[in-house]
Amino acid sequence: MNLDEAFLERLKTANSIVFFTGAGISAESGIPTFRGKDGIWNKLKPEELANFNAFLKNPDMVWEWYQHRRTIIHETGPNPAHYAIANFENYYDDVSVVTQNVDNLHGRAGSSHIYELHGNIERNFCVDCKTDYDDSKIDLSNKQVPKCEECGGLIRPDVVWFGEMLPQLVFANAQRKAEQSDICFVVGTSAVIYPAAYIPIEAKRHGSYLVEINIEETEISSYVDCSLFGKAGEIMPVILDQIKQLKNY
Ligand code: BV8
Ligand code: ZN
Repeated sequence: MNLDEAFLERLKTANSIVFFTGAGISAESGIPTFRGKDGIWNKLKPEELANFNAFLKNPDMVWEWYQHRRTIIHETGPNPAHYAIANFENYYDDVSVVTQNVDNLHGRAGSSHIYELHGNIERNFCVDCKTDYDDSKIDLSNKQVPKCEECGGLIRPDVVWFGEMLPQLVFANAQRKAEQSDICFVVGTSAVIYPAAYIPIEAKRHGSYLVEINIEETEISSYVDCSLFGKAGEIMPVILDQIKQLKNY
């Protein structure tokens, strides 16, 4: 894969790097995406599952969907794309991962600075008294939504559903990192979910070099400086190898 001269120049001179990632980066770990051809949304609509009213209307169904996804996540692990991103920290002083994913694979791959815009499926809390219930306290085989030991309230996953606000401080810090970045990689996202999708837009507006890595064109393809079409698990390690050569490691 031949990288653009401009991109190679940026890789040589960059100091701060941001990775904006979506479900596509976890696809090679066997976690289904939302909107791709095997996407889970194709069978189920977001409004039916990833929103608070759907949860109140049918808590067991929504809980079971998250249990199913948790099981897949527990049975898999990070793929070469996650590990390559974590490895960037050996070559650049300031590397941030701004992810829409709730699967914690960036954390398990060893990335140090992660901004989880949509929460984390391994955390849960009581909708009434907000008591935390992390995964270790949840019986994964239990299909019924668990009840809070403190107050009997319903326990929900600590993820941002449609119509819910993103964690304000996380979003503000992620936006600041994007604005200050020299390169913003947009990896495995259809870039249609807002306000998360503003992140690469703000990065570019502040002079960051936008590099998209995806298996197909997306809403943001016409806006980026460089598109690399292919699987993230194959492309990210190649970029890392080029960096090692550029920096004579
Ligand atoms: C909010 C968490 C309001 C749970 C998810 C403008 C501004 C603000 C809001 C809106 C707005 N316009 C519309 C809205 C409302 C809404 C929205 O964005 N709607 C969309 C449908 C238009 N936004 C919201 O509701 C947000 N909340 O705004 O609240 C508010 C404001 C103030 C006060 C109160 C309330 C909340 C949105 C968050 C919803 N939560 N998930 C869970 O995961 O279960 S969304 C879901 O979509 C996931 O988080 C996912 O990460 C995210 C984005 O999807 P992608 O990650 O991009 O995944 P997708 O499948 O789409 O794409 C995968 C890509 O990978 C594809 O391009 C594919 O080609 C590629 N790929 C596949 N394999 C590979 C690959 N690439 C590389 N390698 C491969 N191997
Ligand atoms: Zn409670």
